[in-house]
Parts: sequence; structure tokens; C-alpha cells
Amino acid sequence: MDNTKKVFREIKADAMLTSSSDLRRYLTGFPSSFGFVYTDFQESIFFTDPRYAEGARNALKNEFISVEIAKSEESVLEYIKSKKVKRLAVPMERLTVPEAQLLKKFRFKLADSMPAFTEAMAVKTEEELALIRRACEIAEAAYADFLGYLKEGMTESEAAGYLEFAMRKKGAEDRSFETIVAFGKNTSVPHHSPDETKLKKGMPVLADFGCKSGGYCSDMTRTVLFGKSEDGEFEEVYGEVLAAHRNALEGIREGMHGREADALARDLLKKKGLDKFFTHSLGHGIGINIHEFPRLSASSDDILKNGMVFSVEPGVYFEGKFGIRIEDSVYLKDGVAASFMKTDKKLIVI
Ligand SMILES: [Mn+2]
Repeated sequence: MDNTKKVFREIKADAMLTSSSDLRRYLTGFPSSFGFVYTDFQESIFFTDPRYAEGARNALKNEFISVEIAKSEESVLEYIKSKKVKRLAVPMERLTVPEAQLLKKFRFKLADSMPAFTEAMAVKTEEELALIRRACEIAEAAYADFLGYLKEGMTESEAAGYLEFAMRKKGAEDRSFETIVAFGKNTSVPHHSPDETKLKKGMPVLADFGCKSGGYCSDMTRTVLFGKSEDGEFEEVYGEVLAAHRNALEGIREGMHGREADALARDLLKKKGLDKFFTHSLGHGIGINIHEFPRLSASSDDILKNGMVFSVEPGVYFEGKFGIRIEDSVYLKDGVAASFMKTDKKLIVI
């Protein structure tokens, strides 16, 4: 079944119109920075501009969806009006104020398509899983090169730049979010922006990164030591974070709530008095977007289903000292979680 039907059948409306780039990509499988996807019970049309028309026609020639050139959103809405559509579904949370005003001018009754998108996009097809698997393989191969590239005196920015270059060199279309590389005490900031901090012996190195392949994201974090640390605290805490990561990975089951998954890691850290340093959630859904449904957090009622892809990323952060996070992209299959990642998680001292 094509994705337009998968989403549209869940919505009570005569037609739906979609203009956000991620949702458009989901419906068409085609990347574009401008366009509108119109779907009703008879047809799906991808309205785009001349920059994408040829590429889109080639990419979609055997598909369910036709390609038309549109000058503006207004001309698309005129087409929809001409089809006597009364109730039109749009992704409410994505509408801009000018878009909302335009829709009002055309006097459509509106329905929200966003819940149907969220649900459909959360459960991946085999094709989508294959694209995410590829994005994970590229990220892991780049990470292996990155470890060999780290040298004393190198800045975080340079190291992050190398990691991104390596992902592209190995076939990535893009990074899936801003690459995080943190050295030393900067590792205690979960989303540190790489700066001019130089790598010195004995520092921890935290890298949180991912790339896109076929429009789908990977997400991975590893923390290593650049030479042995002065005291044994880092090694000890690393062992606890790894135990929490493994407990979550092994314990996650289909049908669990996001909060139960989160507790698999959080409760273990709590026994060691470390839960107050685990300042974020266990994970998030991954797909075309780096953060999507479901949420694996202490307050999440989201239900985990086979085919969902999400991160498992417990972390412990000691302000001004160091932080440790270990993250894999994982998927639920046959009721249990399986990691896309093969990179060893034992503590590495380089
Ligand atoms: Mn993540």
C-alpha cells in the first residue's frame, strides 16, 4: 500500500493537502524543498515547481502519484475548490499563519491529518528499515575512521568536521542533526556544540552523530577515553551506564509504554544513586525526522509496536567533570528490541 492511502484512510475528510517537507517526503518518497501533495479518494497529485518537476516525474513515473506544476499554494487551493472538496485535512501543527489565513479565505472545513501521519510514520516498512540500517552502517563505518583520526591538540570542531566528512564519503546524503563532539569536561553538557577545545591525554571524548540515507536517519553516541583517566570514577560510571543501556535493550518488549522502557534504564541507575544525573529521556523515535514518535521517557504513554525504530541512549552527567552517553538506534521486531549497531560498547581507551 502506498503511503498516501495509508495516511488518508485514517482521516475523516474528502481530501488532504500536505506541504511540510518531511511529510511530503513520506508521501512521495521524493526529496523536495517546495511542493504540495493533494490526495482524495480518486487521485494523488504532487504539485511542485519547475525545479523539481522533471526529477519528480522521473522518480514517480511508475507510482500512484502524478506530478503537476503549481505556481503557488493559492493555485493548488483553487484546484481543490474546483473539485468540490468541503472537508480538507491538513497537518495543523505545521501550518504557518499565512497558510491558515489562505485556507480560511477558501472556506474549507479543516480536519487535522497530523495524528494519522504520526501513527503511520512510526511503524516502518521493510524498505524503510533497510534505509535506516544503511544509515546506521554508514555512521558506524565513519565512527571507526574517526577513532583513528583523533590526535592530541585537535579541536572538537575539527573532529566533528572529520566525522561528517567520513559519513558523506561513505555514502551519506547529509548528517541527520548537528554533530556533537565533546572533549573533557564538555562531555557533561549533553548537547554541547563543538568548539575550539583541544584534545588532551586523559580526556573523555563523546561523539553523538548520525546521517541520512534515502531520506532516513541514524543516531548513535559513544563515549571513549583518550588515554587513561586519573581516577577510576569514569570507568566505574561507564560500567553503570552500559549496564543501564543493556538492560533497556534486552528488556524492551512490544506493547510496553514508553515510560516502562525508560524505567528499565532509569531504575538500574537509581540503585546506584545515579538517576539524578540521567537528565534526559531514554530515547525517541527515528525515521525521516531525527526526533519522532514514540517517546521513551518517564512520562510517556506511547505504546511500542513492532516495526518502530527508536534510540536507546541512557546518559549520566556530572556538571563540570564529565558525562557519559551510550546510544544505539534500535528497532522492534517479533516483540523484542534489536540494535542496528554492531560497534562494541565496552569502554575503549585510545
Ligand atoms: Mn538520539
